[in-house]
Amino acid sequence: MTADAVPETISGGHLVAKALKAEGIDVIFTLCGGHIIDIYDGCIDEGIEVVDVRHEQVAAHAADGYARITGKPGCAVVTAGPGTTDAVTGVANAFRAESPMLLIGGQGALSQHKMGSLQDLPHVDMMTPITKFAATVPSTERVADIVSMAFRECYNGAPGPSFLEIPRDVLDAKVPLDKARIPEAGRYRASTRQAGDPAAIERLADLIVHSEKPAILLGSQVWTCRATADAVDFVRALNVPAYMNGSGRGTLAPGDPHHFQLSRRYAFSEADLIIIVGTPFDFRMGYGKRLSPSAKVVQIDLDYRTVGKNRDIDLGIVGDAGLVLSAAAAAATGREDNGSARRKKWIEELREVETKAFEKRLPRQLSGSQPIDPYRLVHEINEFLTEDTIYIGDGGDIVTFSGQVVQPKSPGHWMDPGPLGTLGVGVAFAMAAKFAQRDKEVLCLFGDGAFSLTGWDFETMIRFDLPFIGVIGNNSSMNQIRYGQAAKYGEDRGRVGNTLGDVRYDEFARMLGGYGEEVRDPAGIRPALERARESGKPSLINVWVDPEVYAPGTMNQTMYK
Ligand SMILES: Cc1ncc(C[n+]2csc(CCOP(=O)(O)OP(=O)(O)O)c2C)c(N)n1
Ligand SMILES: [Mg+2]
Repeated sequence: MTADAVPETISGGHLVAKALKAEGIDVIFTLCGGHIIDIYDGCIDEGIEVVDVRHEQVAAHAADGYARITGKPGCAVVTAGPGTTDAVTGVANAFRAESPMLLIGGQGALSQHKMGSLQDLPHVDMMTPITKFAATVPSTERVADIVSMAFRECYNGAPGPSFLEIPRDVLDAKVPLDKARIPEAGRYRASTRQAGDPAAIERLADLIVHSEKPAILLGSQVWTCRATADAVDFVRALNVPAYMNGSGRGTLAPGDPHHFQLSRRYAFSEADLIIIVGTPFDFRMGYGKRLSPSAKVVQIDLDYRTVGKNRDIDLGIVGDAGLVLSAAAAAATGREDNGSARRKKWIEELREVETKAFEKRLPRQLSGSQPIDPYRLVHEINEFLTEDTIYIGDGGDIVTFSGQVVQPKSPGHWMDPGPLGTLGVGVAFAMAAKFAQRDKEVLCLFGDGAFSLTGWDFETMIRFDLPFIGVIGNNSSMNQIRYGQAAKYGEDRGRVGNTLGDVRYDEFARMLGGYGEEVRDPAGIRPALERARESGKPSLINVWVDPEVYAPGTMNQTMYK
């Protein structure tokens, strides 16, 4: 360098963009603020799309959704103070759903630390309990380094979110390029795939080979680990009936001889071996209390802390769902007799229970009554889904109905908030799905209450031309809560704080430039869905459903007992 040459410099925002690029991120979800604009400027140079939404909660949910669909981490960028507090719910949802995403929040300048600068708040303290890693970036030279560190932390054990705040002066300052540490793509993270203790794998093979009545539950980590093929091979080779939950839904296609759904309670009370893969013993599993006391219970999970939590187990394995299942299948197949033929009767028994449950419900699914039976609506949606439709559920009772009836046709095509039960994920997940996989069809079923929380981002779907099929199961109520109120306090006191207006969400869609129509006759559901599909626009089909019926899952919730 000659004496008067100026060294090349780079700003904090451009360093953020370089670190995002190294993770393969091609889109950030954001709502603007003066604290973060240098990141946008960096994104232009790195070819990262900046998607501006109408509420920071949506930005965070979209980053969560993007991570789930792509297998890459998602990223949301929000301003300091209210921008960051608005995003808290999205981060919390990702935390409970084990979704790897980075939230970057602005912060007042370090030079004004604790002086009362605009939008100053203790973000790191607020985010610490709901993230795997939360930190302040202390200097411009360290920006890319700490961003890559935050991503690494997202993948420690079961994945989850990280948070970074970047003070404005740190973000805006320029430093000599050669003083900044910029981790290189593919060179700062190890593989997180663990195959499990070989002795435990042998033990699992022993248990399967000798089991007459096994059942396996394929949870969300089966998708997180992209273990679909290994899980399918496992159940086929060993003839094990499979149940699926969360993002694990769709691992087996409906109609597959090992795909079971409605007989789960029966299977878990009659089985002699229950294998739980990648899902905790939380409220969705009755904290593990509903399993047959005489069954051997095996739990496989990415997170050591989850295995054996809330109930004792006979065998625990920490590892990647795909590697563990394929190793166990190989070990069992190596035995003289893997026992699969002996399980034929058990499979038939469960199929019978399954068929009976299905037939019992079928008349409700085909009901022609008006107002529309929610079972009919979710039945029509299930029939309408293709192998390339990503299904999203965002609501209370109406989504509980869909959980029993809607079966995604492909792996990774089911999205729900996860164990935080957050209403308002729908539009954000639809947005994420379209950015992650433009060629996929997206159908989102909303409760009217759920849609109202974040529905303004329908406008973002229009602005970015992201066609999707929105269906509102409209009962003018927060029905899932209403059920419990009526049950506990009586019908006459059951209408407090849960009544919504008769809102024409189809008109809302049209006002913003989308497609919309309302449906009152059940025979009109299918044609309306078809027209929404044909419109090629973001759409809302407002389906008036009967507010006086509740899903069995709602009525069985223990909190109402
Ligand atoms: C953000 C958030 N707020 C409140 C709740 C509590 N909650 C659970 S179900 C429900 C009712 C939802 O109403 P809607 O979406 O219209 O579905 P419906 O039960 O009427 O079918 C509410 C308020 C929640 N889960 N998430
Ligand atoms: Mg409702």
